[in-house]
Amino acid sequence: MDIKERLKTGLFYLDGAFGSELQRRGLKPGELPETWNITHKEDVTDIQRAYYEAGSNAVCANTFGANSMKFDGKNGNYSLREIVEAAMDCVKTARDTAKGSLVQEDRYVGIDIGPLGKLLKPLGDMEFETAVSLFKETISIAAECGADYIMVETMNDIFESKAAVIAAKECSDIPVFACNVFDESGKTMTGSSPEVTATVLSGLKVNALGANCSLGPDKMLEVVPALYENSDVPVIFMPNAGLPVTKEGVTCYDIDEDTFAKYAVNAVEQGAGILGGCCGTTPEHIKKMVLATKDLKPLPVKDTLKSKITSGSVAVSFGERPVLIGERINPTGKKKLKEALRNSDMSYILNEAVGEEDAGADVLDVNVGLPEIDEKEMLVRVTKEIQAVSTLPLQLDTSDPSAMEAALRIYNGKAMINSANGKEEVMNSVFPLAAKYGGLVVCLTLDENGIPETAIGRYEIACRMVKKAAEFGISKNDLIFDPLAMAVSADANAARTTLDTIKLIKEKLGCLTSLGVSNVSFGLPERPVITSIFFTMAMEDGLDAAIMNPFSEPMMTAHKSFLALSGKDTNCMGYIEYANALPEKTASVTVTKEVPGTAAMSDNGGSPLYSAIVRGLSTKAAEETKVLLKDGIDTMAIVNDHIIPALNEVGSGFEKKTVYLPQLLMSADAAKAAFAEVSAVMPENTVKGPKVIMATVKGDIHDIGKNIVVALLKNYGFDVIDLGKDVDPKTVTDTIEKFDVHLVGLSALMTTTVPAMADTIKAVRALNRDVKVCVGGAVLTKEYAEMIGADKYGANAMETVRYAEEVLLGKKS
Ligand code: B12
Repeated sequence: MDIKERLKTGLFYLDGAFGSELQRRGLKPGELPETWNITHKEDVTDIQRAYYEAGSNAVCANTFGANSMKFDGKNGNYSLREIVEAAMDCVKTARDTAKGSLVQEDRYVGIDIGPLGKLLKPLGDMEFETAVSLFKETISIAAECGADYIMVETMNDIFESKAAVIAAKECSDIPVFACNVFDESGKTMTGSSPEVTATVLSGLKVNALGANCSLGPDKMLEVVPALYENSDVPVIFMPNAGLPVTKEGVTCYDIDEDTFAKYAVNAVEQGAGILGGCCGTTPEHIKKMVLATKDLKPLPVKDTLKSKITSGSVAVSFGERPVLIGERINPTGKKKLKEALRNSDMSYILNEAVGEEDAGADVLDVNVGLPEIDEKEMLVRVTKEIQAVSTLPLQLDTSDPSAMEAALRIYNGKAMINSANGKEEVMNSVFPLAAKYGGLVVCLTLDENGIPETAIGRYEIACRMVKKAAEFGISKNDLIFDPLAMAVSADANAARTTLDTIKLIKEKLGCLTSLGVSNVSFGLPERPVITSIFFTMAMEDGLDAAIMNPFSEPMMTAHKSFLALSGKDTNCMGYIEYANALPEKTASVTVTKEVPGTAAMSDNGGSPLYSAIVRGLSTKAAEETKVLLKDGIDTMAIVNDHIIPALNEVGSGFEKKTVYLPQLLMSADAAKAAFAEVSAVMPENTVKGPKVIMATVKGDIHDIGKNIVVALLKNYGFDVIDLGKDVDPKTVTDTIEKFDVHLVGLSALMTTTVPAMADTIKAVRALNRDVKVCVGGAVLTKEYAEMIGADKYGANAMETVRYAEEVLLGKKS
């Protein structure tokens, strides 16, 4: 039976762990497991056969890490083709030779696709398209070898999952299963909740989605309901056998087969339809799981999903209360934005984005269309940059299908697509994009004959669009209709017609509506006043979303008041909070809009530089640093009173799980940009004093603090040899010997890397030379520094300078 058909017939079983099984059979640390497809064919096939014999419907080839970065076919290394072909051979042999009472009649072979081991931009260095190409190489070979499904698994970042799914779709028509890893916080490492993950992957039309690896089955159960609620495909439940524990020097896992099977039963009750096991599970776990669940019926897979869009970390639902779509990033009628686009002034655009977010927008419209710029390139760039600083989902707004496709491709999440309309040509170019990448399509009620004058005429276009979208497999919940607001100054019935269309579309078609509300007041005085009343009327008629100016007080007041008056704001809490903050709110909006020119501390406890770092705005951070310097603020005061406190705030947010790695990275970049301005004005000391080595220890890549120490030492005339970050002890000792250095400064920021600092000190001592070691970094204390044998603990950069003066120049501190 075709695997897609088989998925509809009931529970489906995958395999269990592979790596831990290979280790049991002698795979050595550091050895690439995929090479065993060639060197230990029998072992690999045996393990896979055991899974089929335990009752697995589908087993994966041993290709988790098979990509051309690892297998390049050069210098005696295997080629990717050799590895994948051998892997597929093993699993097919296992499929064909499995015997026993539990062996399933229909058995499938999969290709296993794990993460590439490198983070995608902006988190890491890898381009999204590079990841897509790498995945394609592996998948195309597996497709040639007859894989029945593609198992994308153990992904920590849904953006990488997206790259793998797109690769799969573009080079084969094999069904795709996609699993992510969720940690204790119930989210992926990059901050995607199960709701966001399932919404994005359902939009990408995978054939099954779920969770694997992560923690034990007990913890993983917590994410199953949200995955089920937001998926229109079966949910995969593939946990580890608990957590690893060491018993007499051997690593084992703490959940036994029977307990594992009980959790599988719970998982099915909560919505899982596909079961398997990850690290530490064995054929015995799978067998017990199959026996315990084989008579269960999975919950029905949802045929329609609620209308939602997402960024990488935030989901916005439509239909519950009117969603606010910020309109500020659209050059129409905006001189400054046009200028910013012409000059590629990202700082201006990003300021608008975070300003709109602060002002209460739920979604940001992004339109960068100007005749004199390359819209495709700019839309991609602006989308990437905004996604790096704002967590809000975006509405990609362009009439150029190639620009739309390019932006949808690199968009992290499920976007709003603005827009399609009833013209055949437009539907034929926009709907395929929504079908491929997922998205909520804004559908304008106009067609080849223009905008109908009557509500019924616009409604009829909407009906045609629903039908046409269905031909592309797009559900009506992924459409949102814009019945077009026209200027009431030109046509007295304009507003009424639009409002009537909203009602018709809502009541008769059961679809969502959205409106660019401000057009209605075109040509009239005091536009915000009349626009906000129209907005209120439209909300009363059922409007689900508005493209509006979140900096407009009348518009925001209309929204908050409507929510309170229509019973969508329990105890009027939202209204009260809004009203109480009104004067301050207006003030803060002014601050975000104004060109930075003041170093004054704002009310929220941080200076503009502080907020720029917290928000991860590099260009702004650099600008604000220049302002502070121009105001005569001392360089070290900028570091100590602005840069470090901002990083501390982000760090504590990270600890509390309110800030995720992407934001941490952006803030680190912003801090570096600020510090670059500071160090540029620190006077160059031309006198070359004694040499000092500085390094962040092995395994630690935090170097902002170390760089500050380096800059200050240089400033005081020391000849600093900066070895950088992630430095192993040998590099330090070699450098000491090579340059006859008498002082080494070591930095470590994590509890896990402090032992590397101890190792480095040991290695320095083993040289038996006259070398002092000074250590620092946020996790260290004076006591700990003494314990690991350091000569000095420096709490800040200045203490390092004083110590260097003491030991190298004989100055008394
Ligand atoms: C920025 C940052 C990052 C950036 C680093 C960018 C870079 N190029 O440095 C990025 C995003 C890459 C990052 C990654 C990670 N980070 Co981080 N990060 C931070 C953060 C927010 C700020 C660190 C910082 O730069 N502070 C400002 C500088 C100026 O302070 P400082 O380094 O302490 O330096 C001063 C003094 O200590 C002293 N000093 C420093 N070095 C030296 C050396 C000598 C010789 C002397 C005398 C003095 C001295 O002088 C400096 C100036 O006054 C901290 C939280 C925090 N508040 O510390 C977390 C933090 C350090 N990170 C943390 C973690 C867990 C990680 C990751 C593992 C996250 C992940 N899941 O991937 C990775 C680790 C990667 C790795 N292998 O190293 C944890 C560590 C927890 C722990 N106790 O072990 C922290 C504490 C956050 C948290 N609360 O959870 N991180």
